[in-house]
Amino acid sequence: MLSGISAMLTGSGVLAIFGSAESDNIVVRQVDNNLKIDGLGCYPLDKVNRIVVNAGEGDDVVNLNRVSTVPAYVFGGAGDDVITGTSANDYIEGDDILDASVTLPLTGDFNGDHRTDGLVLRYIDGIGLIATTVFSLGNGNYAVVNDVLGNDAMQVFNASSGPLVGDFNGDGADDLAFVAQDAVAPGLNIVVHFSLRNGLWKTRQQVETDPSNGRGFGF
Ligand SMILES: [Ca+2]
Ligand SMILES: [Ca+2]
Ligand SMILES: [Ca+2]
Ligand SMILES: [Ca+2]
Repeated sequence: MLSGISAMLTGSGVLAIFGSAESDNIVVRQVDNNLKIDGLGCYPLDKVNRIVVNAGEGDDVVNLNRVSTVPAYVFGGAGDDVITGTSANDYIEGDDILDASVTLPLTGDFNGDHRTDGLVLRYIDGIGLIATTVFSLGNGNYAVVNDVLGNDAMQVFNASSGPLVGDFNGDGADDLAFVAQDAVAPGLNIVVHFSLRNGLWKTRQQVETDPSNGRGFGF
């Protein structure tokens, strides 16, 4: 059977593994100085600070129990999944969670394909903000991808009047920004999560003490 899984290592050290809409077998092993994904290849251990798995639809098996030092965030997606975590601190969700009572729903085109997508943000104690992007496939179906925005993002999230959605770097995909009065310095605490178009986000934060410098959200 052909493997439908794919992986990418982002510049911020996230090893993201994506399952297909079918049943996938996702196995990661820590071998010497590498993380080896069965059927896909190796990634240097010192370049990875966390693993994010989105197994997607289907009855998936995710086995990370041969990983000892890298924490993982595993989202099983729909289906009857079997998930085994690493020896580090993991966060695991066995299904798609879109509970409206704990989410903040947003819309935008987060992959730049001109179809409106959904996004919900949830705060999980000790984990931070989980961003669940619901990509519209244009035929009534959708694909769900999760990422973790972290605790730093949460501090600004709490203090701000709400997330702003817009394409702040002009690459055609909508991004997220939070702006709050900085707690310490006289200025604005700005956090921008740039969409990587696949449900992952690249976070930049700055405290802006001189709004007149005109750098804006695309810094
Ligand atoms: Ca799957
Ligand atoms: Ca699944
Ligand atoms: Ca879209
Ligand atoms: Ca953008």
